[in-house]
Amino acid sequence: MKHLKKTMALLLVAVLLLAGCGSTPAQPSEQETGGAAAAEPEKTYLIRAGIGLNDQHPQYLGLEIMKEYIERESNGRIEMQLFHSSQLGDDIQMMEALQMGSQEITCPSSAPISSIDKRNMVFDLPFLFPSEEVASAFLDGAFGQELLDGLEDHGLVGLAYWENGYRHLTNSVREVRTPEDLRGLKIRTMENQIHLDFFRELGANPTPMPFGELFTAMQQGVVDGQENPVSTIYLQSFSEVQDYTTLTGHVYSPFVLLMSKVFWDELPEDLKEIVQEAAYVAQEEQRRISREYADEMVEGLREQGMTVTELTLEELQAFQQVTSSTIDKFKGDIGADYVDQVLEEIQRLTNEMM
Ligand code: KDG
Repeated sequence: MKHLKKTMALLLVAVLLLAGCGSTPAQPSEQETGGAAAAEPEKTYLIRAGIGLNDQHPQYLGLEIMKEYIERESNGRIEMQLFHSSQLGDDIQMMEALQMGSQEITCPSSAPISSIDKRNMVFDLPFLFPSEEVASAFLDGAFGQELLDGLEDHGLVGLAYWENGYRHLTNSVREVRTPEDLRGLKIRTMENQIHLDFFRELGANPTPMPFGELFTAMQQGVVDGQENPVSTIYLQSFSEVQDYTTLTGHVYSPFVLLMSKVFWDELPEDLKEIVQEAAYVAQEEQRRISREYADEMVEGLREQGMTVTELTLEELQAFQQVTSSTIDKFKGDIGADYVDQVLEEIQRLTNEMM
């Protein structure tokens, strides 16, 4: 039955994809024009936005805000269709679809984007941002913008940074308070070298995997655990297959809202402005909801039956110590000067804001 539902859902998506194409001129019939030569019909556009998370997640709520804004402000010249739960593919497949022009928007975590531009790996360095506010100030400043601009050469337009949040560890085997507790646990990571190295350093056995495969992998014991923000752990019902959450907050993960450059180049200037503005309007609300959920849902995880472990400062420092070599190890790969500049900027913002 479950299988049948999934097949039906996939068929529906395939039909929708076949029905839609990036831009579709609205064609009035001859009857409508009375057979006479009519004024040039206004061109209409279709944006298909796909994400890996489900329709309860703040990321999807952000897309709903964006859709509402775009459809209203464009007076119906743009229609936006939303797809969640990897219905259009995983993060890497959707980024490729954007590059080819067969999908218009996706919103991956920054981690898989490092396969396109290595500088994005700075976000994967453990314990980098001391607060969400500092992270936002960095992302919305010159450094963040430079990274978004760099994506244009790769067929992607970076519209804005939304928030995924601080990532925490879950597993189905035992409570984790120290790196030793992690020893031998099979942990799913995002598809990114730093995340793999980080968990190897901690003594775990990491496996990279797209988000869409994660729940089944945990259910079938292919992996023992994973790491994601609290809202994702709660809203994706990971408590059904995981017993323990440890609030490690080891990485702050931004979402990068991406648009296909093929599509962007076709859009008239006034519609480009509306899309860009919508990305910012939604960003503000999306971040607000994300932070609210991150706080509220810790208790929610307990209510779902999970053991939630808050680490003492000493316990947290033990994780930081084991992973402190990561920055040195990957500096060369990312660009040593660039990493230094980023660290300096984060320090500057921290002094200013905290
Ligand atoms: O919609 C975004 C997801 O596909 C993914 O990026 C979420 O953080 C994530 C993960 O763990 O893969």
